[in-house]
Amino acid sequence: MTTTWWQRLKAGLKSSTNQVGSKIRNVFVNRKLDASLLDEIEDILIQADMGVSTSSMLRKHLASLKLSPETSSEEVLMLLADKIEERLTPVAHEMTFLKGALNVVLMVGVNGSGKTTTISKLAKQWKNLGYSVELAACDTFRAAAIEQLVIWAERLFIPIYTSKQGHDSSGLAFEAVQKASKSGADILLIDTAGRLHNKQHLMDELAKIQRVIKKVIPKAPHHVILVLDATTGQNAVQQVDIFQKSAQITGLIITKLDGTAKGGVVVGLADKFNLPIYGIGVGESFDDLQPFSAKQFAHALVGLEDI
Ligand SMILES: Nc1nc2c(ncn2[C@@H]2O[C@H](COP(=O)(O)OP(=O)(O)OP(=O)(O)O)[C@@H](O)[C@H]2O)c(=O)[nH]1
Ligand SMILES: [Mg+2]
Repeated sequence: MTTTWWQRLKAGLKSSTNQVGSKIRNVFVNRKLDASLLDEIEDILIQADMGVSTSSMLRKHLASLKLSPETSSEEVLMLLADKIEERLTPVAHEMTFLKGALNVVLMVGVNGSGKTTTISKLAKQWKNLGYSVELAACDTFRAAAIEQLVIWAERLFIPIYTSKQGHDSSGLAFEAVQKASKSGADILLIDTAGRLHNKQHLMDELAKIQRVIKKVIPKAPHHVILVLDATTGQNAVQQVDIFQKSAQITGLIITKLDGTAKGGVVVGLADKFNLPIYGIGVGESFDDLQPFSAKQFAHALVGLEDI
């Protein structure tokens, strides 16, 4: 039996839903809605990694509604879902591509956040949509990183540009953009090495990759996607802050929401940065990465069964 995305999302977000929806339901047991209960709801939201200001905004919103003390947990969860959806809607974008020209998509992020596997998932999905996709293995830092992408390219029958381990990654990026442009491809997905955001020389290297790409196509890279691992919780907020300084991040993809109770961080990120969220990952298979839907995410997070 094939599972729908809604079922995958709910299953993937289970720990986060327990953190938000189940805990809020629990605090309502034998209680009436009052200021102290609202305080506890705010604490639960903070513990779910939504961040202090977003949690406080949600508490203020509930307080402003002057709800009756008899208001049920389900009504409060619905009101929270609506407000979260309102905050997420402006950032829930599908990626768009130029027609009849090469679209350069650069993937960046800290070590292990999910860049390479996300590239393979996107490459497969975009190929299935009829785009001609090519890859560039610009994580030249580790031989295994090059191999990992080459294997995906072979499986998906997608052309790939590579160089030897230790080769300058911006040199390869330059060449790949030139060749992909000549080949008439629609999309070139560029993998990069994971880098700690506090290592300035690695962040400078990222800036250099972007500069050389612009030498071939001034408007490229058309998308610079920061891949964030949701299990890092509030640390993801710091990563966005720092990557934005060296790279012109145009959007986020948030992975590993299945492995964490910190899914609330997605709401905090949306609220703080207002950057498009192009996709979320709730597992390791190809179908576990999908475009971000504000309504579905909000409902799944607070544990509402239907959308
Ligand atoms: N559970 C789960 N695992 C994921 C998800 N996305 C990626 N992973 C796993 O995370 C691990 C690291 O993924 P990679 O794609 O290699 O990460 P990377 O950012 O390229 O890593 P470096 O190149 O070392 O910086 C792999 O085992 C992936 O299968 C997800 O949404 N859920
Ligand atoms: Mg990688």
